Amino acid sequence: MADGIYLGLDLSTQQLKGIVVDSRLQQVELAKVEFEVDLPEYKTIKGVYTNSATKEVLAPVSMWLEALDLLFARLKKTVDFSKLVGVSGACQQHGSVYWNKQAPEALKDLGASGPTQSLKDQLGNCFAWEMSPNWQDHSTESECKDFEKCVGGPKQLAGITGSKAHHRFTGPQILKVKHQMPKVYEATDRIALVSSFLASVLGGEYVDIDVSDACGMNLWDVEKREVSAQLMALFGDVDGIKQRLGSINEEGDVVVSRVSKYFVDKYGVNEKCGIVAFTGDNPGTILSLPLKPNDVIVSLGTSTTALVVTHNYVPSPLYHMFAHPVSKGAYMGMLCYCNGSLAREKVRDEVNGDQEPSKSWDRFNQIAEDAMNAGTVLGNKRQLGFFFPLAEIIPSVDACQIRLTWDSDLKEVSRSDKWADSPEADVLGILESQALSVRHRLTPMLSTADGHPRRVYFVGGASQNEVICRALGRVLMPSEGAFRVQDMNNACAFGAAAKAVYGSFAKEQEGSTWEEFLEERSSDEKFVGVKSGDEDGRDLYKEAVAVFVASEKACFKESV
Ligand code: XUL
Repeated sequence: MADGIYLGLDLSTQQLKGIVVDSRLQQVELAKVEFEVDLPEYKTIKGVYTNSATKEVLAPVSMWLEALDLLFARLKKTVDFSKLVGVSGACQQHGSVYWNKQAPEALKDLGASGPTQSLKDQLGNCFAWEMSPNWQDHSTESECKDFEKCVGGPKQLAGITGSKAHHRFTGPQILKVKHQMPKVYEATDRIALVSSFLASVLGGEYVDIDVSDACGMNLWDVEKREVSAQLMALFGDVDGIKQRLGSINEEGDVVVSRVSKYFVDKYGVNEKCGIVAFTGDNPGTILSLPLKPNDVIVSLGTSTTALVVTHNYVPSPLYHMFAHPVSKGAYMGMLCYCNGSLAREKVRDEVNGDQEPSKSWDRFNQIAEDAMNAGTVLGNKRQLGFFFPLAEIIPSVDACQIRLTWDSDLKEVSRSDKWADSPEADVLGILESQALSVRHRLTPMLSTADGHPRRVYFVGGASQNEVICRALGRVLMPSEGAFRVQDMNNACAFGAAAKAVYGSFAKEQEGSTWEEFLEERSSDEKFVGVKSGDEDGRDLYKEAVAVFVASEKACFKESV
């Protein structure tokens, strides 16, 4: 319906957010429930319970039920839910919910006992385990080993499932439940991801796991498009695990259920309102911008994350590949670095010394600008540094700081604590090495003629800094420009809202592809162009990639 409204939900670690938009994706309302603040009786800290001895990080599932009621009550104050046409969601990845055998009936009966009953009243006893392991959980070391051993190693597991084994991934988490809590596993009727759990509550029936989110489980064979039989064998009873997982839904942009009577009676939601497949928060983020294949989002937060839309399945143990949440045959590549802003801030503080008020980027930026204006690349001396104040994921190494200089033909390398013109050289050094790592890993995923991304969108805290973006863009060299994106705080919820509009209305009514749909509705006002750094369009860093690769090889065993 052109005059209908649509809801996008983002169930993340610390809050549940809901954004209501119209069919043109204009925001109508935004509300949120913060778990620590609004539901203090659960006594979570930042939404979770952490046990440092066991390395477990868990969230109480009932808290999410209460949060959903609270969010609808808050939205209802200003939103006319009788116009609600579709709902979708983007939820924290990897978390699992263990429904028990009472769940299917209770979900079906939601609302039957009248609107005074809450979701928690009706579903609170429908879980074989009242907790959901959170993505910050690290308690599955032994199961991760089982997963990798089962298929021949991390590389093989990444080849099949898009990622090597990770503590947080749902497959190892479920196997741990089976090993350590056999009664819970036995009592489990259905295992949901956080996304399919929330969709099931709204729909009043089990909703299948979404294919893109399924790639965060270490169980889905991405290319064969089936749950891996080899990996399911780890659970002993293959039929048992198969049944508990249910089917995987490969249609991300369709209505998978209708809203339950509970929401109709209690909040006045239109009874025809469709539930469009829910997905994970990272897949949700790529739905928030009009990305085309070979476009990249670089998130410059405490950590650095790069998300790319691609048609090339190039898995590696160093990063993740997911099925695209909407476009069939496309993938989302995800690079997650530990070191981002903190590492840059350390260099900023070094160059500030006593001269600048602390936390000012003026001097750092000035040094970077001067170096760029002078056309400096790798200090003009084949200098490269690794600035990892925290243990790094890409490559997988302990905290370290290494500066090196190569002779001209990459045969001899010398290491030094400081370059001669340090600490200034560290400014371009850290920006170059961070960007070269992203470039090196992205290149095989791209299908452009020149091997460069099409567009790069910078988001997150440090995207406010134009000079940093320019220095990174100068290495990545997108052929159609780099942009800083304003207002990405609600990206996941917005991506989900866009999927709700597309899946429950626009796809059929307008006959457009996902890309056309989003492009037609997005305004360029959100995007601030970043200068390329070399206005003649020369690829200043072509050779530097070889220096980067040689440097990683020389320093770290595990680099690829
Ligand atoms: C991704 C991951 C996190 C969570 C955050 O693999 O673990 O980004 O999805 O909610």
